[in-house]
Amino acid sequence: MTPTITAFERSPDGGRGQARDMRVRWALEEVGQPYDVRLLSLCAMKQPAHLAINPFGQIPTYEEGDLCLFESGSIVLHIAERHAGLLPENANARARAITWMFAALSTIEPPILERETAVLLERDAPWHAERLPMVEDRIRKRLSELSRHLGDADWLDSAFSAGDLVMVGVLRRLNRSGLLGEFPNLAAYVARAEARPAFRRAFDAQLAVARAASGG
Ligand code: GTB
Repeated sequence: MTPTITAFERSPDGGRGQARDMRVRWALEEVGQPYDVRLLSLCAMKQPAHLAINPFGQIPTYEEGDLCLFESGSIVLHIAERHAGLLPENANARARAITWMFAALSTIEPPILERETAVLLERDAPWHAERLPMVEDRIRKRLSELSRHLGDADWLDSAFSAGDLVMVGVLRRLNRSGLLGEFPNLAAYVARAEARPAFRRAFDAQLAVARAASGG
């Protein structure tokens, strides 16, 4: 059965792979599973039909028969568990790959989201100039720990896994911050993942939506 995911009708980033449906598209591309996309306006996301699938009124969601999922991490895990290619066969290696998914979402992403909030919503606050460097230092601390773990390896735990996919999805949120460039092995890690054909296909599909929406 072909799953249906939801995505922004008009993504604020112009389809540059920042909205979280990118992680889901990328996972589906990695495992070779075709999918349909239902595009939603911000208004449609808050209507009962979508709230019945995601109580928080957000994208992405995933529908497959009578299964409806939300939360990009949970969706990627579901895809990785149902198809070969994103989780190792060995039970311990599999558990470690899932641990990296959680590390990405629970340890690395929160300070990155704090920075986005500071930059997008708190710029005019009198304390913004003092707060931003503190938030960025919290990100640096996590990046430096991650960088030390990665060392000169290609991926977080030997072969590419769903853990890398989610981690790179999170790190890419720093694209315009300059912070990733302070850690050359992490910048190279993200570039290595972005060079994967499945990433390119997912990125191009998201970009095509934005181009169609803007009439170009
Ligand atoms: N924890 C949830 C998950 O991982 O699935 C978070 C989902 C989420 O934040 N969804 C956002 C959303 O639906 C889109 S991805 N927002 C609309 C709303 O809440 O009303 C976050 C996002 C959006 C846009 C950019 N961008 O343009 O750069 C980046 C990230």
